[in-house]
Amino acid sequence: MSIADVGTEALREHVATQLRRARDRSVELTDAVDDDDLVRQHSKLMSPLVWDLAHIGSQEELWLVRDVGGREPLRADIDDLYDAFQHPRADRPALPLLGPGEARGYVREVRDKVFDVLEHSPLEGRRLETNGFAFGMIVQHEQQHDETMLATHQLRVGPPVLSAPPPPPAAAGADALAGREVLVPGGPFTMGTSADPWALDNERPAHEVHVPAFAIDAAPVTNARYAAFVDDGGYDQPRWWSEEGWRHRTEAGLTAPMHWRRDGGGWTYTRFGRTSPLVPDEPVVHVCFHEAAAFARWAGRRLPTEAEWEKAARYDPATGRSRRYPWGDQEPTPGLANLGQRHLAPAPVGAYPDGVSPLGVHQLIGDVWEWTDTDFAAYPGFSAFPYREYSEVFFGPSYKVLRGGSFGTDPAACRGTFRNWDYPIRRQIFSGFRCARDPLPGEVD
Ligand code: AVJ
Ligand code: FE
Repeated sequence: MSIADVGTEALREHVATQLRRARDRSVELTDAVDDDDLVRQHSKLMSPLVWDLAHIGSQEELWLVRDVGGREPLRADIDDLYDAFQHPRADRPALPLLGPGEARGYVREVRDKVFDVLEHSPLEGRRLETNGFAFGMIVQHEQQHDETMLATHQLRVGPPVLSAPPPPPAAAGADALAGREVLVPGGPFTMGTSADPWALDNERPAHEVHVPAFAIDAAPVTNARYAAFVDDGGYDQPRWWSEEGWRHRTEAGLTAPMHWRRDGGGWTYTRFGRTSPLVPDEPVVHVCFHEAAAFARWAGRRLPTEAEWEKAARYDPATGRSRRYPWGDQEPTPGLANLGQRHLAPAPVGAYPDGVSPLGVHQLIGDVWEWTDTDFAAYPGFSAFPYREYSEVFFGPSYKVLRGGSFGTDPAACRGTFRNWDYPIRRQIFSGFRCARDPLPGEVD
């Protein structure tokens, strides 16, 4: 059942639960380190964790306290400090930011007001309030920053502070999955959504896209397959790389995925402060778009387009409908996908047989974000809502789309239509990929 059909009081309860879940995670990620660590910049690519925390509160104040609630500002004086467009990440540590105690107090105060606003919102009428959209947007915003904070944790040095149970092992018979492909028939499918109440502006509207037949990997590319590319000298041969990719590989001195280290004949991998041998059947993670594209060319393949990825994930040939998720319309559960920081690693290929798409494609949701070959762009009929700076200002050739969410993504900020984007050189995010190819002659009729 969709949140559009549950009734106002059940929706209010749902919003409250989602707000609390997001906050519990923000608190966990920020309480895990001491104050010194909270205000420090662990990488030029990231904000200090204390900036993310107060920024979460600032966005919540802007949209829920002031706009939806029509209340007086709590801290109009700090709007500018936490406006992501005013100050690049690298400059944030030098700003007169709220300290750890102040930031914690601020987000608590905002949240208290928001629960009062939630009590009084009709959750209908204005578009911002209908189906609790603004609350859903703020829940997703906090969860997105929680994933960003998790990425900061991965970049921080020092003894481990986060722990979680390991992901489930691959199911019996999953061995062949790493090399298997699925043929997706050509024809139209519905991309995007007009119906999902909490879908963000860039996922809208639903529109028909004709996608010619293609083959796609049944699972994300594993560490073992990626290591074969590295060990074959893949990083030393410009022929596998685009011109732009080769330039980046050279300037940045890339030799392997981020956090890999040579260890005799094999590799080790460092994750949240713990180093262990690379797990062969785990999806590769922390590769940039250029590395993914180079692997694909070496393997005689290519990256899927965004439309191909979404068709593989959502299209049900039996009904012609697009599903909300590969497994159907029901919300993710722990048995369907590796989401929500329950495990602090991608699961091995074959670990989620119940999450498979109707066409037989595995692990499209969760584990690792998947690079696509498509620039981030508006769908036909797009209109910015409620603000241009969420999506519209990023449309264009500078950003590539990633799909599917990672182990660090919360279910609230992940669905078959959800679109993420980043620069093609970025790899501090939990990014992996799978390959695709055109059909061979005679493979389809
Ligand atoms: C959708 C993940 C690219 O983190 O830059 C957070 C999400 N937008 N605050 C980002 C976002 C505003 C965004 N990404
Ligand atoms: Fe933000």
